[in-house]
Amino acid sequence: MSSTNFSLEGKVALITGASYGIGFAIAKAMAGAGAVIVFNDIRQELVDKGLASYEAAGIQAHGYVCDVTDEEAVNAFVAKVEAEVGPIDILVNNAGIIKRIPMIEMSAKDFRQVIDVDLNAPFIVSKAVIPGMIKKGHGKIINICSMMSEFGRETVSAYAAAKGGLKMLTRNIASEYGEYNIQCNGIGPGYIATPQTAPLREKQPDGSRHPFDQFIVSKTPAGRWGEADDLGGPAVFLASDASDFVNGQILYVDGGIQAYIGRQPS
Ligand code: NAP
Ligand code: GCO
Repeated sequence: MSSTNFSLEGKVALITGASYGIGFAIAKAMAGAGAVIVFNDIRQELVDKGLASYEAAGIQAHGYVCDVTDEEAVNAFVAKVEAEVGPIDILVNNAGIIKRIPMIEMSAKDFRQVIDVDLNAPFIVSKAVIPGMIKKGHGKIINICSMMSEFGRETVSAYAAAKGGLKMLTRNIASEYGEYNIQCNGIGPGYIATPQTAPLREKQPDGSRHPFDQFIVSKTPAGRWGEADDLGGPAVFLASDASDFVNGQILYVDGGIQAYIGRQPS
């Protein structure tokens, strides 16, 4: 166990919801470090699209259809992966949704759906994977948290509640399974340019930038949105032996937005 071993050679990494976006970028980085990539999506056509994207990137990934909120389906999915690919060494709970609705206008059904995907699912998938990690004597779980694990903002009550809960689930898994040499940490991306945030970057009818886009750029010292690839290195670090004594931490990859008061208006 060396603190400078960043290799993932021969490790099986399951990244949920990784046909595109942040999950796909993390999977690419892990493949670059030697990992065997397994991912899932809700529909076969999305899994097929994902497989084609991985192939175009020179990665022979294993893709499966699975809704991460369905415990029975997840247990069958994990058993299938363990039989067809091998025991899972690394789990990235990446799959997630957001619904931007003012809380008093949000239905309980919508609130519950966000909690289901963003918080219940990481519980379900981690619960399915941990026994195999205990048997192997090691494991890495990385939960994709958010700045909304720390902050609120208008219209994202369900998402913030879920991501705040995911931060504490991360700490609890770290506490409960650390003795089995399982490390559970979170990655807290800042604002990343993916389909999930596309509505916040849409050009305005007059061709100007979305006000929220301008707001985020003014609040980020790097003066830009993050790219999904910005998360690859931190994910490889948390998945590797180099982080064996890092446990229960949330690693924020936010370009410094949480440290900065914001650019003064010119
Ligand atoms: P995205 O582009 O919307 O991708 C989300 C992925 O999750 C999609 O592949 C989606 O599949 C999958 N998914 C959703 N529900 C699922 C379910 N029930 N079962 C299986 N897969 C499911 O989002 P992203 O921006 O890449 O975000 C990925 C993660 O990072 C999320 O947890 C998000 O909360 C978090 N995050 C994002 C940002 C950001 O600024 N983008 C910042 C912080 C944290 P479908 O295409 O089939 O729906
Ligand atoms: C939003 C955004 C954010 C990002 C991310 C920030 O509407 O505020 O979608 O929630 O997705 O979670 O870290």
